[in-house]
Amino acid sequence: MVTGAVNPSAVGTYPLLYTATDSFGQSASVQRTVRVEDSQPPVVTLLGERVMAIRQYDAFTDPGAQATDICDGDLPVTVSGQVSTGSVGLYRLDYAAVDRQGNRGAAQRTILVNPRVHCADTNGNGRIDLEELLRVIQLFRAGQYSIAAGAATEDGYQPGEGSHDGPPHDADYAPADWKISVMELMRLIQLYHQGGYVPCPDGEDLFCGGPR
Ligand SMILES: [Ca+2]
Ligand SMILES: [Ca+2]
Repeated sequence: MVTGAVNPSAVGTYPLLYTATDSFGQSASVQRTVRVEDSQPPVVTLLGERVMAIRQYDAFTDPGAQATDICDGDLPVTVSGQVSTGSVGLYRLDYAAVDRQGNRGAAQRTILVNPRVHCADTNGNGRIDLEELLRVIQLFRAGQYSIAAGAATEDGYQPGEGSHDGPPHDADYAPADWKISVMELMRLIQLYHQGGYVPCPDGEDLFCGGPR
């Protein structure tokens, strides 16, 4: 006869008592101790993409992560590392969770901060050239613009109605409403006249005029 029971899903020490009794009513017993341990680290699952790409000065919000442990259930996740959105480069965030037995689970996310090239600057030379300005004037004159499917155009946009499934044009910033206003067009003309632009956090459109 066995007295006691082991719960394999709960960490702990379980005594089991084995007793035998003979036909004269005399009994003897022996005890066994079973220890249930947790040797499995928590599983840390990223929310959002494992590799994320943003442009310089874009706001970055960490989607976070969650951790589950086979014994301890949901656990808090600590994050280390940071993303400096002002500096182009590769960043890593480390997520970790530790269960009550000290087993550690971890996950990583990579964030790529890309250079901020103005959408109008389709040849990427750091200047708004005349033909690039004319292109935005075309979007302005259409009254509205949209995303061109399958990057069918050089800047990925098209005049007129259509999909808004993507980031709006950089020239469309105050507000970003899929319409280029006169004010917004004036701003681009200003950048055109300044002969160049650089990304800058203080610029109304996150750009400042001037040579690179
Ligand atoms: Ca250009
Ligand atoms: Ca606008």
